[in-house]
Amino acid sequence: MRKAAAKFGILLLIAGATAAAAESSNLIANVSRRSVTSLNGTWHVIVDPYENGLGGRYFEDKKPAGDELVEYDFEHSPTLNVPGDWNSQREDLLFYEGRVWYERTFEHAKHAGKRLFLYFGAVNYRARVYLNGRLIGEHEGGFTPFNFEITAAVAEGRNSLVVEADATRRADAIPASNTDWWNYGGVTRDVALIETPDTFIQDYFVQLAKGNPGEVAGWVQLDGAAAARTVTVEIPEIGLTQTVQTDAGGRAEFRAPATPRLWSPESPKLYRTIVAGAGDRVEDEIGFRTIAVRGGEILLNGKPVFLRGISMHEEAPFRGGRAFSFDDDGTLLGWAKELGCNFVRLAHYPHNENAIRLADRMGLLLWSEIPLYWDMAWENPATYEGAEGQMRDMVARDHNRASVIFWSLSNETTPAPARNAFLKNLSAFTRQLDDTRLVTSAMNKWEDAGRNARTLSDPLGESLDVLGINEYVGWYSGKPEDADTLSWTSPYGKPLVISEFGGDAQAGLHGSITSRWTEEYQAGLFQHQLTMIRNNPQIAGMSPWLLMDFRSPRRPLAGIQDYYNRKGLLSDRGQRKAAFYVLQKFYHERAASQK
Ligand code: GCB
Repeated sequence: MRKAAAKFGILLLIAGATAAAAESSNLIANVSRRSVTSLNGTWHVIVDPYENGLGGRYFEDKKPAGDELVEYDFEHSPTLNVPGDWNSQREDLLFYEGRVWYERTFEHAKHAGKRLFLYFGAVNYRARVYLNGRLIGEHEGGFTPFNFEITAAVAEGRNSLVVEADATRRADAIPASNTDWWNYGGVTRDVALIETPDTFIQDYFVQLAKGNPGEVAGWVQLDGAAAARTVTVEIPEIGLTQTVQTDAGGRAEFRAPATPRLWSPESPKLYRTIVAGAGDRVEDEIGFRTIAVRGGEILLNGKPVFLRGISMHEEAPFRGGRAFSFDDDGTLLGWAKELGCNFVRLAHYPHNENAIRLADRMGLLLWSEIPLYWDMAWENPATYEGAEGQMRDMVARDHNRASVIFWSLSNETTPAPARNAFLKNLSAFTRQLDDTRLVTSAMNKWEDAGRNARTLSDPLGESLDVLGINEYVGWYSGKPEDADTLSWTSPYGKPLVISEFGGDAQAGLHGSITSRWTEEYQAGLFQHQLTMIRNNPQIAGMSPWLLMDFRSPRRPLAGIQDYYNRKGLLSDRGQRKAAFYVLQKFYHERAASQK
């Protein structure tokens, strides 16, 4: 959720800002291909456990001098790297969840006819952004990007930029107070200045037309004095050039016959695509594919596909903390490829843009979700608004990525009237944003339908295209071998994906197949789950829990968990456990039999 300071009088009063605070803008697409100045690097920080900074006016970025009482001094305060969470950078902040004030300065030379935006890839969870002592805007939601226009507020020469990042858990936030992952706080993704022409290409959508793989269709959105401008969409390799006029709102739609080579995991072809007009020009690499369902099947480019998947958190291999770089993502997605995957479930929140772009290039289908997880404030309108905001920004950032096939609403939420209505509305909202992809959710409520038979009857199933099932047979319930004879159905006649199963194992701990926490137990559990998958040919895919061990405050078992969830097929140090090879063998066989 993005808010412009100018719209929030109360905040302005608190901050002492004036009416000059800038309006917020809509999300600017494809930031890395714009004229950007990175503001990554070392920022000064003040840790603020007692929430003193607002009253103490840290946003003014003053220095103690003369007789004025100033009880802070960024210049002499410690530093943190941006991007980067605070928990993994300083031992004393390992489990810190409150507020931290970040500060840096930058030099700027104004250019006539240009606009300037301040862009954040993500700040977890709440951010208030101040430029030269004035509140520029605020944002809520820890995994989606946001930008604020600062054309009027930026100074010639030196500027002070202060961000208050607040990772306090709250029952009405998304996620709420309880998660099985450590919710790293801070300025966790890139920060940049984006300079644009007066009127610029704010966003565009270039995909195959829904239901017609012989056409490329979409739209271009300008920002600025934009009426009746000419914009051109070009895909040189297939000779496509479409020139259209924008309407009074700066929007132009287009549709053109085209038969690009289709993108798939086996052949992840991307086309250089150029959107130009009104004095601006943006280049992208876009893949074209279709995704649809037919009864219980998922069809990629019109053909049934079995999703050989794995779930993963956005945690950095080896060094720990939030992942954000191409290197981190290359390692994680490389492991998924090594496993034989064609599909990755990005749990439980939007991962950084680099991951999605890499998946486009590497040929991995993606499930992307927002963190509506377990118990949420379903009756709170602000929570609903926040969910729409996170969905809108996730979709806006990634709607040109061929890899993304599923938008997922939620994970393991309990059916009840308020929850059902919330998710039904959110599903309709998501389809309005993008009707070319499928809507899903991970569910864990079912009914017994006879001996060893389960039917997924969650009413949410009505609003989805694909039904995700999280089940932990052999870990939280029953014995691993109970899975062998288990069958799955639903009354909805829609594709079923086993979106989670698994069990913990400590890398290097060996023992009997019946001893929990050993690699043998986990490998045995996977064997039985794979028997279940083989016996249920109606299941359209799977994404076991999960690729790599990750930090969780709910996992204290000393000597084994030590505050890590150990259900990874690899440890957080990259050691492959026995179950890795069990799943790899299965996926290689499946891939061979699909050819
Ligand atoms: C689940 C959750 C996931 C947990 C996992 C576990 O069902 O969706 O977030 O981490 O189980 O390990 O218990």
